[in-house]
Amino acid sequence: MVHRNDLFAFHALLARITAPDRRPPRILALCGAGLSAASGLPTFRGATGALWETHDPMTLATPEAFRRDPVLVWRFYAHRRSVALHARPNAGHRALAALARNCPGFLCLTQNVDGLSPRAGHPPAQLQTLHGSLFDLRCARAGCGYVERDNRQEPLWAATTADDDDILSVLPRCPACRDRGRSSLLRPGVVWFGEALDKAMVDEVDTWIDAGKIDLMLVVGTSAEVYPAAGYVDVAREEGAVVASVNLDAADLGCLSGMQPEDFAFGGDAAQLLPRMLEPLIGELSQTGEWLEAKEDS
Ligand code: BJW
Repeated sequence: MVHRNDLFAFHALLARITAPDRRPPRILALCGAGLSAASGLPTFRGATGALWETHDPMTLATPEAFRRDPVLVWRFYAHRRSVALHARPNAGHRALAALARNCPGFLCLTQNVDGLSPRAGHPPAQLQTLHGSLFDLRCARAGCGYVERDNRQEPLWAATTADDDDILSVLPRCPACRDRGRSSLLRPGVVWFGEALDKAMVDEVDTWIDAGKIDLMLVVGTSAEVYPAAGYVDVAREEGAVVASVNLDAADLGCLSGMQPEDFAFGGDAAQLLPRMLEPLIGELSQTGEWLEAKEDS
C-alpha cells in the first residue's frame, strides 16, 4: 500500500483538528532512537544502528547481562551517558517541545533515555520517558528501592587503568544498602528487556488515553518493534487517530501494522521533517536553524 507523504494534506489535517469550532486537539507521539540520530546518537537497529566496541547493544540491555558482567554493562552505559551529555537536542526535539507548549492536548511518549527532549525544553507534564533515563541510578538489589535522579556526573567514575578489577572497585554503590552493611551496585535507571515499565507512568499514560478520542498519532524514528511501547500506536488508532510516521528508512515506515489510506508516512530525517510538518502549530525555525522558542537547561 502506498502511504501519503503529502505535506499539504498533513497541514490540512492539522487545520481540521485545530479548528476553533471544535474541541482542543489531542495528539500523541511515540518517539524512538531515530529522533536523536541527528544529534549524533546511534540507533539500536537498522542501517543507522551501531555496535558498541564489538557488542550488539541489545545483548547488553538485559538484567542477565548486568548480573553476568556489571563492568562491561556499566562501561557501555557510562559511554552512552557521556555521548548524550555532550550531544545537543536537535530541531526535531525542539519542534516537539514547541508543540507541547502550544498544544496542551499533546502527550509525547519517548523510548529514548538520553535526556535530549527535557533539555529541548519539553514540558515534563507532557513527556513520558517509557524506558527510563541514563541519568537515573538505582539499586540493583531487588527490594531496596533506592533511586538517584538526574545524576549528570561526568565521568561517572574517576579514570582507572583498563583493568576490569579496578573498574569494579569504582562502580557506583548504593548508599542505602551500604548503611545497612551490604553494599550493592547501583545500575542505570533504564528499562531492560524482561523488565516492567514503571507502573505509575503506565497508569498515567492509560488515563490520558482514556480521556477521549485521539486525533493524531505521530510515530517518530522508531522501528516500533519493542513492546509495550509499540502497542500505543494500535491503541491510538483504536481511539480514532490518524497515524503519521516519520522515519529515515522506508522499510521501517511501513513496519506499522494496519496502516490505513488516511495515514501518512514521511521518509527522511526527523530533525528536518518535524519542524516542517508541525509548522502550522509551532511557527517557523529561525534563519540560523535554531528553534526560536527553545530554552535549553544546559
Ligand atoms: C531515523 C533516523 C532519523 C534513524 N530520522 N528516523 C509482545 C510481543 C513480543 C515481545 C514482547 C511483547 N511484549 C513484551 C515483549 C518482550 C520485549 C519486546 O518487546 N521484545 C521485542 C524485541 C520482540 N519487551 C520487553 O521486554 C519490555 N518489558 C516487558 O514487556 O515487561 C513485561 C513485564 C511485565 C511485568 C513484570 C515483568 C515484565 C521492556 C522493553 C525495554 C526495552 N529497552 C530498551 C533498552 C533501554 C535502555 C537503553 O537504552 O540501553 O529500549 S531496548 C531498545 O529498543 C531501547 C529502545 O528504547 C527500544 C526501541 O528502539 P527504537 O527507539 O525503536 O530504536 P531502533 O534502533 O529500533 O529504531 C530506530 C529507528 O529510527 C529505525 O526505524 C531507523 O530507520 C530510524 N531512524 N535515523 C528518523 N534521522
